[in-house]
Amino acid sequence: MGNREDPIMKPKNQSAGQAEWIDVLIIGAGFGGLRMLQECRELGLEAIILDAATDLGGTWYWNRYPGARTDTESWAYCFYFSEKLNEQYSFKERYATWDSSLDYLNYAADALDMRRHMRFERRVTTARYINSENVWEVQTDTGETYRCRYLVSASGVLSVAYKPPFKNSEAFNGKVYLTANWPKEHVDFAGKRVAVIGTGASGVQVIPIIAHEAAHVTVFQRTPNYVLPARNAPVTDAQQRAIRRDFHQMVAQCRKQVFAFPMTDSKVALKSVSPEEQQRVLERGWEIGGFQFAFETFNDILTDRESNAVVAEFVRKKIRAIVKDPKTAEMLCPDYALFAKRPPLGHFYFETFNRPNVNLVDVSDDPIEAMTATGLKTRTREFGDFDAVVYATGFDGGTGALVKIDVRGTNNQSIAETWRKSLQTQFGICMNGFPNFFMISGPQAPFANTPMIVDRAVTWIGDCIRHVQASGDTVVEARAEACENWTKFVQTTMDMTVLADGAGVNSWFLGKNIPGKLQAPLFFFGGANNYFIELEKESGGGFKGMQFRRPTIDAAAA
Ligand code: N01
Repeated sequence: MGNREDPIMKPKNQSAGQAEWIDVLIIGAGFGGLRMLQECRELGLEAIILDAATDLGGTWYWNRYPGARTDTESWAYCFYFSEKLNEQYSFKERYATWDSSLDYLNYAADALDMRRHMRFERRVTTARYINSENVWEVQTDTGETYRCRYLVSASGVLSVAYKPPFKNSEAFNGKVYLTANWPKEHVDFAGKRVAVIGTGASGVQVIPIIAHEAAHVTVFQRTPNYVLPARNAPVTDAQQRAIRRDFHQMVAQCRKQVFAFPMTDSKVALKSVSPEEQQRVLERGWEIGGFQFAFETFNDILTDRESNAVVAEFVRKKIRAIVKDPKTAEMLCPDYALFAKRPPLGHFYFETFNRPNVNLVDVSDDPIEAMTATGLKTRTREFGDFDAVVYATGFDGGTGALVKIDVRGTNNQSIAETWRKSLQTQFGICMNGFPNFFMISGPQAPFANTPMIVDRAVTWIGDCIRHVQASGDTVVEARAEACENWTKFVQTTMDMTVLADGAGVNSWFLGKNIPGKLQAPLFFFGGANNYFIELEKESGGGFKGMQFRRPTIDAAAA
């Protein structure tokens, strides 16, 4: 049996004064990192978080563009392990702004006295597993070296911004902004002529706000999106009381919902009701707003193409009704399945195109090729006279952050190289060949309400580490066969939904938005609720997909 009092025997041969020893090293101070820190406390392990930013927040530290906010209801976008923590916090709006999300994370970190375990302005550059010592050696861009028993990546699903490599990108004389790396200082667009490239969730949020301020906004759209009305509103006192009272019900509800949202999936198939009833239910969903439109209306929107087509046409009719100029309205109407790309929630997005100071340019058949001193050039046209260009062009999602770090496993193989050939994980949490390494919201985990996915993944990691400690072994890694099975399940469940159509529309869920990236499902879309069941089956069944062992002593090191 392992020593339960002192589960981690610190390596004796570390070079004194060079590497700092820590039981668990966590990369990233967002929701995932903080939740993991809490779990380490419960495990009795010493942990630290390293982060490249100057402060905590993860996504909400970097994505501080005007209009940035969650699209999960704020009261369900939280830590679930402490009712008390949330009881003392007041959620302000249905969807929290970026600074409210940051405020919540700061509040939690202070209430739980977590800050002393965080070190900022350090980017992890390499992480190498040393077989003979069963440690991870981690280096930062500040020249520090750490050694740890467990390495946990909470480096984020969307933390590496993608900026298309247009020719002459340095030529533009005006200001350049990236939504995913927005300056801390206020950006004043008053009286300015602004170009916005990209109409995904970030573009959809930033465009209406800039349009309010700027003299003129030109939106460059490659693919239109099904933007669903968010219907944001302040949280009333009565709602706040209900949020506190119903905390446990909310948590239970999220765990049962396909995307871990605080809503109840419809049990009715669109096909099973009359066309009049379909329209009535969809109208009601549209008025409620948010993802309720997709999940509380009918249960076959994501799985039945004919039902999906009815809902897609419903949204197109709404776009045509909102946008006054018929040509612009048509440009804004998507022609693919709803959910083939991730639908954003909008805050008066389509209405923005009725403003006299906003125009839309379709670059789907006439791609942007180069920047110029005053603007940009597409293949056939030139657009100039801009004071600022805003790139809302997305992320190298899912795998991007870990690929940037030189992470090397048992045979010195790198994660980047491994994932260039094939992406295989166990639950998006661990991998074969990378022992004692865990990912929070890693690739092949569900893409859903992030704090809930994080919560369940961290609980599973904690149970796995408890299992290691109890077994007396010190090395744990996913079995290759378990990873193969999970990967097949990820693909099969994806193929059962319209999300598979994302291949034809650059969906970042499939890695299609990044030139040269492996094309594979980056997420499990078989239902967050089913994912939680799978996690519980694995931990309750004694972690059959994992192998537990003693370290391999290699001859050269012995
Ligand atoms: O990125 P995106 P995002 N020329 O990849 C366009 C989460 N999020 O940052 O669709 C012209 O969706 C690209 O065009 P196309 C959320 O999960 C959440 O907006 O590839 N255009 C697209 O329009 C979301 O899904 C929240 O044809 C180019 C846009 O840039 C994810 O982050 C808020 C181009 C990129 O859209 C990513 O959203 C914000 C080029 N060369 C984000 N290259 C909330 O919680 C790219 N584009 C509410």
